[in-house]
Formats: sequence, C-alpha cells, structure tokens
Amino acid sequence: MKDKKIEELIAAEVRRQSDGLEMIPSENHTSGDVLQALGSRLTDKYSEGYPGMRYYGGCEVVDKVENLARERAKTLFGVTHANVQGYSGSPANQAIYFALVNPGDTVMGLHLYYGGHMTHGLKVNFSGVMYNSVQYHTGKDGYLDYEEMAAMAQKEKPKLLMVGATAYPRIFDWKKLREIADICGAWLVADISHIAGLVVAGAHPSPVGIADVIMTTTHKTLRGPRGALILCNGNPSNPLKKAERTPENLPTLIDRAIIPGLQGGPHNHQTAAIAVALREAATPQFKDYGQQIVKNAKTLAAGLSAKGYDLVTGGTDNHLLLIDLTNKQISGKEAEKALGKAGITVNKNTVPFDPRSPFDPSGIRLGTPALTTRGMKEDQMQQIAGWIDQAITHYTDEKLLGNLRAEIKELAALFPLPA
Ligand code: DSN
Repeated sequence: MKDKKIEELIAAEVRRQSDGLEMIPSENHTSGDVLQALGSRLTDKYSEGYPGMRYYGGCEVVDKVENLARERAKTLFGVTHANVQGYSGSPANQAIYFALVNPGDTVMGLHLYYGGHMTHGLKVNFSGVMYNSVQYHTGKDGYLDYEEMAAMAQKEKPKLLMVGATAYPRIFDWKKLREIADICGAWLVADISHIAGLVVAGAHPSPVGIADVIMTTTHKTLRGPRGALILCNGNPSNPLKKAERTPENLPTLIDRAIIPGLQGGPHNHQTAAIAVALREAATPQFKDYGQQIVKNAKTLAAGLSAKGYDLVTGGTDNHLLLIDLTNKQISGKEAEKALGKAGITVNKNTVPFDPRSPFDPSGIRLGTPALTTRGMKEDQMQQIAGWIDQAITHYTDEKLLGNLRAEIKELAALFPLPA
C-alpha cells in the first residue's frame, strides 16, 4: 500500500484484535474470503436499481452478484424474497418503516435503555421523530414484559410492532409477539440483527413464517461484512409499480422503499461479501459455530454468577450477557476501561431500570461470537471469567491489569483470527 499511514493503522488494528479478546456481542471476525470480496473492484461500479432493471450500463456482472446474494439469503432463511441492498441495520429499518407506515403513525418498539435499539422508536432517532413511537420495557426481572406489551398494543394501537434487541440475553417468543401484533392489526417486524447466526444454526427460534418482515445486519453473529438483509414472503417484486400495503405486496413495498425511497447505488463489493458469508453460513460447520456461541455464553455466565456477578435475567439463552455491576461498586464505564487495559474489549451498557445515565451506566454487555470464531470453547470461557473478575475487582491496580494483559495475549496467540 502506498499510503503508509493507513497501512500502519490497519496493521495496528489487526494487532489490537489479534492480541486481545473482542467481547462486544455485536462484533465478529470475518473470513479471508469475505475480506477479499469486500476489497474487490466491485466497489467501483454504480448500479442503481435491481438486477435486470438498472439505471446504469455495464451491470451484467453485478446483476449476477446480487442475484446470487438474494438466492443464498432466501435459501438460508427460507423466505421467498430478500433485499440485500440495505447499507446497514439502521437504514434497513428506516426502509421498513418507510414501506409499511406513514409519518405520524404509531409504532411500538423496545426502549433502548431496556435493551432495544435507537431505530426502534427512540425519541431522538428518526423512528421517534417521524413516527408517534410508544416504547415497551422489560420487567424488573429483565425479561420482556409481554403483558405490558399486550396492554400497550390494546391502548395505543400501533401500526407496526418492532421486536428485536441489542442487549437482551433471552429468547423471543415469536408466537406470543404475533398475537400481540394481531391485537391491533400491526405489522410484526423482527429485527434479528444480533441473533441471525443463532437462528441459522437452530440455536434460537426463527421468526420466519410468523413475522411479516425480518431484518438482520450481516456483520454480527452472521459473520459477514457490514450490511443488511430484509426478508419477507409475498408476490414477486415489481419495484417499478406503486403497491398497496398488503402482505402479498411486501416484496415490492420493501424494494421500493430501499430505492427509490431511501438509498442510491448499492455497494456491490458489500453485496458480494454478503453472498460469500451466506455461503459460509449454509455449512454444517456454521451450525456447530452457532451452537458453540451459546454454550460459551452459558459457561461464561455460570462462571461469573459463581463469582457473585449479577446477570440481568440471571443468565443467558443466546450469545450475550448483560451484567449489573452495582453490587461490585464499579460503574460500567470504569469496568469497560479496566477490562480494556487488560485486553478484553466490552462495552458499558444500561441495565433495565438503570438509575445512572447511558454515558455512565451501571452495566456492561459482553458476548461470545468473536471468541467462538477463533475456536475458543468452554475451558477458555472459564479462564476468561476469572480474568474478568480480577480486572473488575482490582480495577485501579495498573500492575495487575498489565499482567493480565500479558496472560491474555498468550491465550489469544493460540487462537488466531480467521485466515
Ligand atoms: N450498535 C449495535 C450493537 O452494538 O448492538 C446495534 O446496532
């Protein structure tokens, strides 16, 4: 690379990832093949539109790339339509709102501070500004409060019920959620960004056939490049024609919302890398991977619980743990910093009913997708639980944190990033 500054920075980031433990639950390590597709000449090409109906010439190759990605997504998730052009999760969610509801309509989603996402109706996000958002919560036990949701649906009559989370360690009961959406005839949208890889691996129930629209980012447990899939069933899409808001028209509504509704040219290098990741996700090895993510998270949860850590909901069913650190007399921010010094990357996070602010919350969120990609298993999780405890207990002891960092680097060297 001629740009030495950027080359050095890329190398430094690779070192940072290799030498430490990435435990942010929304992160992962992609394969060499995904990276190769992402760094390809496909990035040079404009192709506004969809395969077979583009506004640019020279699209015969990228049409094939996009069709392959669409077919692989449809087969993997068992749906009849897949839009693979969403730039990432937030724009994809924006497209879903744009497709299904009008500005000012009532939409209902899980509050960010209770594990939801900004685009699920947070008042400072487009979803809370453009729409009349009402927000549901978890109960004191940290589990989704389905009764509150049903009562809210009855009272507020949202037109769209958004379900999904960024910091929820338990399983979604899709059938119950469908019943809640049906109370008021709302569209049920499943945002499975965090758990898509688990769904593919059979380690979390699938919303396919239950939710009207499913959105997932492609870079979390699905282990692809940054990007998004919007999945649904219905009649074949005709993006050139306006369509009524009916379940049969979902493919057309979604495609038209992406372009011309919101986006311009698709990122073809990203589409190719998504196709590569979808092929990898269709292998038996990926099923084992998804199952191992959960086994690892459960082992980590048991290890930390045994050391007196207060896990929201008492444990986990998926890839992540949310820990309330109040009983450890340390804030989420201080814990994030101390763990970072030891070489363990996590993120501070609010916990349900958090008395502190989101900038300095009571908890941390951590997960196992990236470590599992590196081949770590239950033994390593037990070791890591011990290190996390030491770093948090002695968070002001710079010498101890430095020693931990050296030990962690030694373990990390045994589990290289994917080639
Ligand atoms: N920022 C993502 C996460 O960390 O969960 C959600 O978009």
